[in-house]
Amino acid sequence: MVKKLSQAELTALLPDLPAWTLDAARDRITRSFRFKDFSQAFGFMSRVALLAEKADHHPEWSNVWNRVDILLTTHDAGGLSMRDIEMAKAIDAL
Ligand code: H2B
Repeated sequence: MVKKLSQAELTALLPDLPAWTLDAARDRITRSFRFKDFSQAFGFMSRVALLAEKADHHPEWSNVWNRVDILLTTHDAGGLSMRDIEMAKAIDAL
């Protein structure tokens, strides 16, 4: 079981992820990406997929042509955990 982050922990950690939006009511973070075209968007998704498999932590996401919408939450924790924070940072670094 993965530990769910407390409100105080989130308050301390989220300033490191300014591009992400907290949906506090549903305990998840989201970010939208836009690319030049579908090829760029799908290339990005491939890189995220490799990160996700390596970390055994997978995004909920959707793609429409050049747009990729990513939602991070930890199903095993019933909310946000350090795994989401680490995945968001790794995605930002791509
Ligand atoms: N991804 C996310 N986002 N949350 C999880 O709880 C989770 C996961 N659990 N990827 C992993 C896979 C688990 O189901 C496997 C069995 O390790």
